[in-house]
Amino acid sequence: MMEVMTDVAVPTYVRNKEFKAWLNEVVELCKPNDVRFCDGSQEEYDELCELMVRTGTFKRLNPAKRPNSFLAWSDPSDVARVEDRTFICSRRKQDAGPTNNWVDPREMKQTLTRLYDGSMRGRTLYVVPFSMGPLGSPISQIGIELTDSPYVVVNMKIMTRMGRKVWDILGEDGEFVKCLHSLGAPLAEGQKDVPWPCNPKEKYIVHFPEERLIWSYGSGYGGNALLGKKCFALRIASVMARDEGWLAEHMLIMGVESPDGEKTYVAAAFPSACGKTNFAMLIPPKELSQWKVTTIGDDIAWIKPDEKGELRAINPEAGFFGVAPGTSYATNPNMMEAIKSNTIFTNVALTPDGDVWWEGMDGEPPAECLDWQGQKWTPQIAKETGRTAAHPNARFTVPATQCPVIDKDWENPKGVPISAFIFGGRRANHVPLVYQAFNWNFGVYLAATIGSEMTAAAFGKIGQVRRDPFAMLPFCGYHMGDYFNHWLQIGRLLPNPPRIFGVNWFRKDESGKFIWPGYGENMRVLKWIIDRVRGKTSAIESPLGWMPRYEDIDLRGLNLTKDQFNKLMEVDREAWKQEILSHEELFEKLYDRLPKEFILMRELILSSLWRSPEKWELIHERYVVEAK
Ligand code: TSX
Ligand code: MN
Repeated sequence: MMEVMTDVAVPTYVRNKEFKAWLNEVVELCKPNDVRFCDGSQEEYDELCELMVRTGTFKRLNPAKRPNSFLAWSDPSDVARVEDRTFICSRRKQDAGPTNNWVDPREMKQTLTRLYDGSMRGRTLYVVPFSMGPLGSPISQIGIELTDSPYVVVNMKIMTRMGRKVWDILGEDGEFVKCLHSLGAPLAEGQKDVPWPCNPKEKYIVHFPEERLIWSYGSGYGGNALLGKKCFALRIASVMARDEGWLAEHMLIMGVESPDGEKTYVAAAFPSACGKTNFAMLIPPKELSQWKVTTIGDDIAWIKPDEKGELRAINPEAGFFGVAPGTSYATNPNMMEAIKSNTIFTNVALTPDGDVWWEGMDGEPPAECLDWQGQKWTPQIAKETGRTAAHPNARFTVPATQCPVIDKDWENPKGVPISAFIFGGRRANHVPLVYQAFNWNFGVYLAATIGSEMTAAAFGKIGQVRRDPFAMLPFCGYHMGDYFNHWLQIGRLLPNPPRIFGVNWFRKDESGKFIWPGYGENMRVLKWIIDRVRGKTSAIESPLGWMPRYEDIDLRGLNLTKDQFNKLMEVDREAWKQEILSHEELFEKLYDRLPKEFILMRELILSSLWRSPEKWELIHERYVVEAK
């Protein structure tokens, strides 16, 4: 028997045929009470925030302290991305590669279709049209998210260019990425909603790369639900970029202006918990106050060669979705200024005066507050139970325009020209403060082997190195071996590819203390990098690449002795033999698609280690003498 279907009423400005067909399918399957087309206006944002204040999802913060700002506390089962529930459902398993979860797309669709059936009952389906990147930029892409979460809508308003204008770009036949999101928490007739609806039992974050399609179910949090971010701008976009000859990267983009007013743009990738956002809006120390750092983006970069073969980068996002704990005037004053108003906070603590607090904020902790689960929290309770007031993955969502150092070209549709890539890791031992790859291929090897030592037991053994190639391991929508090959291929196409650097702010001395002061002082390293790019400073050869001598880095005003500098730069020969061998661990997994260049790169490093004396200081002194 044929069911009678009535098409959803669609505004006249919505003309895209594929969209209309898809919307009808989704409405028929998910069975929402209502469909609402979002226009991206301030009125709509305010109205949805008010709605969520009434339903208990949001608390309005004290307008005298945090104007136009809200606080949400999530369900304790829904606090972070769920990597073990994240799937790349390419047609062929080999194309997802061994580092992604894979299920046959037909099977996954069956599973999820059963879950989506009626999953929006009692809720409104919001249609959220958005552009990743400035509207109309040749590097930008369009997406449409269908979601039953108003929390997602208001966050998407901050994080993307969302609203009416997108339909004009789409026209009748324009292409877009389909993003379907359901909380998986239908409401029966008369059932009272909870403040943070989600499905505590089942969560799926699923990508169908060939179809440019994302299906997310069961979570309302961050990257699981704001589908423009990790799902689209990294996992799906990385596949588009591979197919079309560009790069979708987990990178910040910053502008660096020298005292002569010369502007250089760099992009940088760091694994989590390395302070990427802090670096993106660094404030130079007083000795280098003539230098200016501006921010284009703090998380994702889309990078395309232009007609001259120069790489041009845009930030596909329009806001920052940053980790709150650890953010302070000491670590990131620009971000503290940005989040003074118009900000959505999730899973931070609420103070008695209606403001927010988290661990690592400046000054004393509040005598008392409500923690992210609404429980009374005091420093004493924390001492006794170890409970934190804010969840460690608590977030703020804030428009990028509120960053005091946002770059004047951050919305330039052409993007900004990238002169250098920086890859960082968090390594207590062996990895120098800064080193420049000998060439593009060497840099790709460097980037493929970055990693972090675990500082929290939550992620494996403390002290163990976790490789996170290009900081992309959780975010690449295809085989990681193919990804490395794609980077090598881009290098072959560029007449003058950007220089590639490695950095490590986290090297420790014998007593376990950080040797490098980090934070704003990183400007000294950045200056050397820029000077290298511009051919303005010298370097000496090490087995890992070109390195600064003590006198090549501007260390004025820092109490860093030559001994300490040498410790920061030392390349321990035995340790690096081990290090090179340990690269195998990741590589053997990817063996069948690993670039053969990588075999050559490691042989090249190994073959250079012989001439590195036991103590790097010796080679340093030798080159100092030779250079004079
Ligand atoms: O974000 C960091 N950056 C980059 C800043 C531009 N962090 C924070 C940790 C990751 C979230 C850092 N932590 C950095 C860093 O460069 N360096 C360190 C390590 C460090 C911590 C404290 C001190 C020095 C180094 N010194 C004192 O506390 C006095
Ligand atoms: Mn990120």
